[in-house]
Amino acid sequence: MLQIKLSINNKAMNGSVDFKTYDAWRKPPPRRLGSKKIRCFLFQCRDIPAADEDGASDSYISVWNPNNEDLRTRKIEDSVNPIYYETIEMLYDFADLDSAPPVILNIWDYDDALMDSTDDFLGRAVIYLNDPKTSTNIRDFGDDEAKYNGVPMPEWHDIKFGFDQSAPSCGQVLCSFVITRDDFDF
Ligand SMILES: [Ca+2]
Ligand SMILES: [Ca+2]
Repeated sequence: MLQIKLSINNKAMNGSVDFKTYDAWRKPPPRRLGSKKIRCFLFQCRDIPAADEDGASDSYISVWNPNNEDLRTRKIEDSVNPIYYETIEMLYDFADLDSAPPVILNIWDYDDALMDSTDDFLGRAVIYLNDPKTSTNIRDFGDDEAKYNGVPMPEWHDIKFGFDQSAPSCGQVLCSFVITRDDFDF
């Protein structure tokens, strides 16, 4: 975010300007949210719904992100216990873990467009980064390379069909996260 303030002053009449005497310049700019990068380690799901007649699903995980990018794993065919072992990276703005919006993993069953026009929604995991159950950066020592290139031990998170967190789960997803500054290259 770049903030620019412009003002015009008649130097001959008023002399040079001390901008600090103007209120607008005395006030600090609004605190910007921290732009972060989140690397999602998506290991596997278990016991997800079977959305196809063969009793399984061709599932993939798509990660909601503020930039509306299509961030998804490849699909694993014919399984209700799919193994992905993929990482997905995204930019996320938040000041600290307590106020961070949750990471939302949507799980879909891929369907061939010729047979069945749209993919079936299987459920979503809503994962709060400040939840002690959520596995994020574990190492707090060494340089950035050492800190951010580790793989935090993953944890299972419930998949629910809606946003009602008291509803029974329809499977679980095994995942962990690394949070870095936005310009870090893994
Ligand atoms: Ca289907
Ligand atoms: Ca399918």
